[in-house]
Order: sequence, then C-alpha cells, then structure tokens
Amino acid sequence: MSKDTIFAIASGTSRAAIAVLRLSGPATPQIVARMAGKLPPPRAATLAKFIDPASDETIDRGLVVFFPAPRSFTGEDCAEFHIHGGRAVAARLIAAIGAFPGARPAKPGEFTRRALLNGKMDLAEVEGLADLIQAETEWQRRQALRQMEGRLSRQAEDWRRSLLEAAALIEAEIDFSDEAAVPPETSRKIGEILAPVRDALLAELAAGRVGERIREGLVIVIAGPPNAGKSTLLNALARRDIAIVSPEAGTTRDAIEVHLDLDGCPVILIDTAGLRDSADSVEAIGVARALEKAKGADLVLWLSELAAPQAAPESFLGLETWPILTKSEFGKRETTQDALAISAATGNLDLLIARLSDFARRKTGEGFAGLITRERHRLAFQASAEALSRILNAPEAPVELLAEDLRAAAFALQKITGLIDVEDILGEIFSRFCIGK
Ligand SMILES: Nc1nc2c(ncn2[C@@H]2O[C@H](COP(=O)(O)OP(=O)(O)O)[C@@H](O)[C@H]2O)c(=O)[nH]1
Ligand SMILES: [Mg+2]
Repeated sequence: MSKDTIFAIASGTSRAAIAVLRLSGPATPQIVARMAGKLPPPRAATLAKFIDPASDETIDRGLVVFFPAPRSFTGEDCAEFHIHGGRAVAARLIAAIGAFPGARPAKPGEFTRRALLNGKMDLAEVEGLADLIQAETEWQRRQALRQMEGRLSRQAEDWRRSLLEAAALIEAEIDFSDEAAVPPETSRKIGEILAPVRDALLAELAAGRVGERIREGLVIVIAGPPNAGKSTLLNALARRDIAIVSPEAGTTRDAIEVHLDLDGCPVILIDTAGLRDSADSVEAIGVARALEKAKGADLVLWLSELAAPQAAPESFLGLETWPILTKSEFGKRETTQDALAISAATGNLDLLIARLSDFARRKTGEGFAGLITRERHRLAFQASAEALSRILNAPEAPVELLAEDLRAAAFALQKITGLIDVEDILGEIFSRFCIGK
C-alpha cells in the first residue's frame, strides 16, 4: 500500500468564495498540526491560521477538519483545509504542503482509489460516486445516489449469499456421496434457492436499458435537409446560442451537441448537417456523421419545411423518427397525425416539447430504473442468469458440472462489487474523475 500523503484542491478550479484542499495519508496529522498550530479535535471544523512552515508567514485563515483513520473517506488519516477561493491562496497552500516529506499531489481519482482498496467503498459504490459527481439532472442524481449508497451492491451480495448456500449443498454431495448426480431431494432444495435469484436477474435484465439511458442521457438527433431549421430548433430548445444559425445552406458541418434537462430527464440533443448529397467534401463528412449519429439515437426529429415537406430517407427505417414541419407560420397546415408543425420564429414549440417530455418519461420509466446502470452490470447479470439457468434446466447433471456453473454464477455477481478486474474498470472510471476525488 502506498505510504505517500496525497493532496489536491477538491473543489474544482473555477472562482469561488471557498476552496477545499483535501489531504490523505500518514503525514496528515503532522502536516495539519504544523500548519494549523495544533491538531484539532477529530471531525470538528476548527478555525485556524494556516502557517507556511518555511517562513512562518500566515497563508490564510480558515477551517480545518481532521478525520483520523479509519473513520475517513479513504480510511487513512485525512484532513480538509477550507480556504479562501483565490488562486494564489491555493497555490501557496499547495506549495507549503508539497514541501513536507512524503507529500505529493494526488492523481485523478486517487482518494477514491484508496477508499476502494481500503474497503471503505466497493466498486459499484465508486461507480455511483462517479455518476453523482457527473450528475446533471434530478433523475441522474437520484439514481447515482442510490448506487453510491449500496443499492446495487447489497442486492448483488444478497443473491451471491444465496448461491453460496446452494453451493454448500452441492459441495456436501461431492464430499459425501459416490453418486454422480445430486439426489432429487437436494436438487429440489437447490432449485428453490436458485430459481428466485435467476428470475430476479432476468426481471432486471428485462427492464430495458433504463438505468443506462438515465445515466448517459437519451439521444435525440435533429436531422433533415439543409435550411430546414435544425440549428434554429436546437437553439430554441437549448435557449442559448450554441449552434450556428445561418440563412445559408450547409453551415452546420459538424454535429453539435447540447445537454438538456427535460423535467429531470437528461437529453443529449444533436444537431446535424443537412442530409443531401454534397460535392463539398467537408460537408460530406458532416452528412455522413449525421447518418451515423441518427443510427445510435433514441429518437430522430426529421425536419423539413412545411412549404416543402420531405420524407425521411429510407436509411432511417427502423429508427423512431418523428416528421416535423418547420416554419409553420408560412403555411396553413396544422399538426396532423403524421407530422408536427412547429415554428421557431413564432415560438410554436410547446407541443413538441410536451411530446419530447412524454417520450423521455416513457423511455426512462419515469426516472425510476432498476439496478443496472452500466453495460458492465448487464453483462454480469447475464452471465450469472445463464449459468443459473443451466443448473435449473439440468438438475440431474453431474455434480461437478453443477458446482462449476454455480461458481460461475457467483463469480459474475461478485464482479459487481468485488476486487476483480478492478484495474481496467478503475482506469475507465478514473480517467474521467476529477483531481481531488
Ligand atoms: N420564418 C422562419 N424562419 C426560420 C424558422 N426556423 C428557422 N428559420 C430560418 O431558416 C434558415 C435556416 O435555419 P437553420 O436553423 O440554419 O437551418 P438548418 O440548415 O436546418 O440548420 C435561417 O435563416 C433561420 O432563421 C421559422 O420557424 N420561421
Ligand atoms: Mg444547421
């Protein structure tokens, strides 16, 4: 285990009244005592002057909190300095702390990595924490908090305990009988334990990608011929000028994304280049990207002008596509069964927004997902359910085979929380983690 004492500004880099510097590792008590004059009582916010040991100059005046091991975020001796938000304050404090032997700046996610390795959190809880830090909407916050608080972990562990119970029954057969198959009575007991677990796993898997959608955001692509009003619609929905709006055709060459919060539901709205055959190669790339984006979308808004309606291209077949007629103030046609008329100019967008909101709710179970929030969980649930099904479908199989499948089923569940394949997963999580977390 690392003996370095790590530190970082945990409150981000934008200007604010207060900044928080976090410290973790064996030198923490010594650093805090030296800089704050004395070691404050555990877990009590204490006002102190922070002194630079090199010059005895006061750097700032603020709060310091000391969290002795093991009752801290990382499980090590930890501390927080709450200082004023000026860049120079943080810079001087960092320089002073960095001068202590064994102290060095933390890498992204390093505090959390230590929390994980010290058993303060499990892998699923760390994922929940990462999601909570990234949460942009209410539904994302709620889902992330639940996972961070152990909802997925507890359930996976419960199931795994049931599997271990069944494993004990099977092991007993291997030890005490010469028979190749499990006797019917034991087999019945094993079935009674395993079937509910398998069914619960299948029910979670059947719930669709709701948790993943909430975590990642529903993808809605705006497509249509050049000049249809795609960028204008994106701007109107986002209520800020993000895409280039221009009366010239073919201005939006690359896909532009905005993140929207539709009553708590996260939506990623993507504006695309006009779909038409293009001689201009840069624009052709944009068009190709538009098609590619549309293929991965939860919904495509196919825009064309009310005065010149166009059907969506055949390549959109199979995608959920809504025909939208734009610039509706120039025509008499109202919204019909097969097309919604909108106008960004007159602000006639309410019906579209209401429908988008309904759509988002339908797709995301009103924001209440099951346990699965990542592909990783889905794969683990699948592997476990498949192994359990093999046992339940062939209870008369040789004992060794049953034991083998049961081990596979339990191992898959253990991957959710356990320290298995952890480096790959941590690499993925922490690559997007902030310094100081
Ligand atoms: N009158 C009117 N003009 C619109 C409306 N929506 C877009 N436009 C105009 O149509 C032109 C093309 O719009 P733009 O959003 O750049 O189209 P895009 O190529 O599909 O992205 C611009 O001049 C817009 O101001 C609308 O609802 N009414
Ligand atoms: Mg455009």
